[in-house]
Amino acid sequence: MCLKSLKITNWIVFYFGLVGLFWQVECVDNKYDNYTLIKLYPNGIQQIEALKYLEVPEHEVEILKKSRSFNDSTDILVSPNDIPFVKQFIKDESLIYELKRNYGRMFESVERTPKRRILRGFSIYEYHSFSAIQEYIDNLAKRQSDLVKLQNLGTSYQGRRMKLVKISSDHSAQNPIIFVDAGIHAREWVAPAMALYLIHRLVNDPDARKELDGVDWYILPVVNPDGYEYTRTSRANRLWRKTRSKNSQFECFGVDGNRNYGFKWAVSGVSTNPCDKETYAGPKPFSEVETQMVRNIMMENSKRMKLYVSLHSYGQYLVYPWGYTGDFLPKEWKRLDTMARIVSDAVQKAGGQPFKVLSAGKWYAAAGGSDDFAFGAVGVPYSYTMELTNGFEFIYPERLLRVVLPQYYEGFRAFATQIKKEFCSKYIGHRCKNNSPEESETNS
Ligand code: 0X9
Ligand code: ZN
Repeated sequence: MCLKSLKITNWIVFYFGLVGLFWQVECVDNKYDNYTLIKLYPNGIQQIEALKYLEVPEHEVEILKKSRSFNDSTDILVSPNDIPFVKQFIKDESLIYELKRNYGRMFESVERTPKRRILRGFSIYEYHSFSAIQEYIDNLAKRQSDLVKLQNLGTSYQGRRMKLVKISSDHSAQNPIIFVDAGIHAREWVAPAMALYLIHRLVNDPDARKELDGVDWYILPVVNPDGYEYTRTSRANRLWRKTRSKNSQFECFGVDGNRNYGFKWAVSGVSTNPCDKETYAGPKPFSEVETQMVRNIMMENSKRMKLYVSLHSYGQYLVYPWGYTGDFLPKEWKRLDTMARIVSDAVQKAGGQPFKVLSAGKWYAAAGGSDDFAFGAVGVPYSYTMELTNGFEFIYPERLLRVVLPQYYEGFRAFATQIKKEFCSKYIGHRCKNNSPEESETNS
């Protein structure tokens, strides 16, 4: 047996009624097997500032999440070689910390094993392959063709067909649009799972008719399907974040999609090194076909789009523009903040954890995010990045999806209620009469 790790792929073969099950075993070298996850708890501004020292490129310290508040952790993955350096740093700065050794060995390979859906059906509380997600969406659009329409967006860098899911109780009503995307970061699996759950509830739950009256939902469940599938292929790649496009000059792959949007592109919090593991902003704004698709959805629907939410993980943050700077806020920050707190309260009321609500840039400044582009370039009045879950880092256990997804759904119901209140003050039957901001302002 392979000493390092085991990858098991099961194949089901149907042949003249004979069902055979083949197991393919191969060794997968996971570089994170011997890495240590360290959670650092800063006790004040000085320690938060000191943590920046860990970002120096000469060390193999991968920052998974940055801390903003004092009861929140900065989480880092440290190679065996760099443990002495980090230990010394922790000692010098008198930091409180927790650690998990052999982090890569903890990845649950079972969550990447293809599901035998033919036999068991599709569970909304499981992680699925991109093709299974597409199949689910296609079936939904066939079964509920009045409610669900699919718009072909083209193909990802590696040729995966991408479709925007449009859910509306009246596709001709020109309602205000709530646009939700997920999975721009490949490893953040809980985000596509949430987007899919949102689609499922809006379509299948009879009570969701309220959420559909007067607003249209546009949902793109996996913005970065190539990266997503890459994280599913082996334990070694489970923590991949970027797209999978090949750099023209170097033997390096991928761009951080959430640094690639063309608003204040690359002014802060990005890497200009194409071989950088995490935050390479790309050779130019919108270099990635996947971010171009999201941009086009926003631009083509700019008048009607009133809310944009980009689903990510993790940390239980709900952040709003600006993301490119923490030095100042947009003049509309109060209404962005108020809306976010209403959503956080709704999630908490449903038994979930409240969100940490603030501007993205005050958490940490990073330019080229989709939230800033929607707000600053397209003029979407409400724009957020929602960081789902806390604990378990990017490897959120599948068994807990049935607990958290319904809680977050309550947040989306609250979003819809607020959007309707502000942009849809009059109804004709199920139709929202006033869609344009000018009209809704005079009516509110
Ligand atoms: O850094 C990011 O792209 C997001 N966090 S994540 O851990 N999911 O990678 C936060 C983005 C917040 N928005 C902007 N900085 N514009
Ligand atoms: Zn993310």
